[in-house]
Amino acid sequence: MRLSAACLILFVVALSACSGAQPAKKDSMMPDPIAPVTGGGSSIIEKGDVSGDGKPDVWGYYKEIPDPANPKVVTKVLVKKEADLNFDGRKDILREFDDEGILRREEADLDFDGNLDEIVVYDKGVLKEKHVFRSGSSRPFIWKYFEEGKMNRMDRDDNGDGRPDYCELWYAGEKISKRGWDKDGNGECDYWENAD
Ligand SMILES: [Ca+2]
Ligand SMILES: [Ca+2]
Ligand SMILES: [Ca+2]
Ligand SMILES: [Ca+2]
Repeated sequence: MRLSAACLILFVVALSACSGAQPAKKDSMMPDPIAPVTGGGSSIIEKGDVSGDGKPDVWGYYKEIPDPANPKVVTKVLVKKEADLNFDGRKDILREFDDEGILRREEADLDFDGNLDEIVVYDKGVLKEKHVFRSGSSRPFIWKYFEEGKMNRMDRDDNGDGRPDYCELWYAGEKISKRGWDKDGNGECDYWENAD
């Protein structure tokens, strides 16, 4: 009892010593939190109300990138955009952009049930990968890969362990060339057959 009381006093003294020292340090080190945000890496959020019900349904996240030659000149770049497409208060689509404002990733709940259905990966705005989620599941079961925007491979998880066990190779998204199976269970197709 005596010991814990002493500890408590020590703790309080230590705490007040720390909290006494911290504000002075903070003032000299940190910018004023309510001052306008400037400089690179900062995120600016803009909200839009498309449905007109007074609640936001579109969110834009921007970054200010200073000009290397003149840091006072900043360019505002859209880095992320979210939207509630059916206006039920739940976000259904998220898009991420690179530093040049080109689409690089997309997440979508296409049937508006609150579960993710698709992740799409782009390279400089060109379709690269598509991960499709099974209904009600939090992980993908189909992975599609694209070259110059055309599908050249599809992997599928049929036994539900989260890893591919069936694969297809495609010619430029038009014709299947090979089918593969994961025979040894390592999550990669290792037994292949020609499609025709
Ligand atoms: Ca929604
Ligand atoms: Ca969904
Ligand atoms: Ca599997
Ligand atoms: Ca395998």
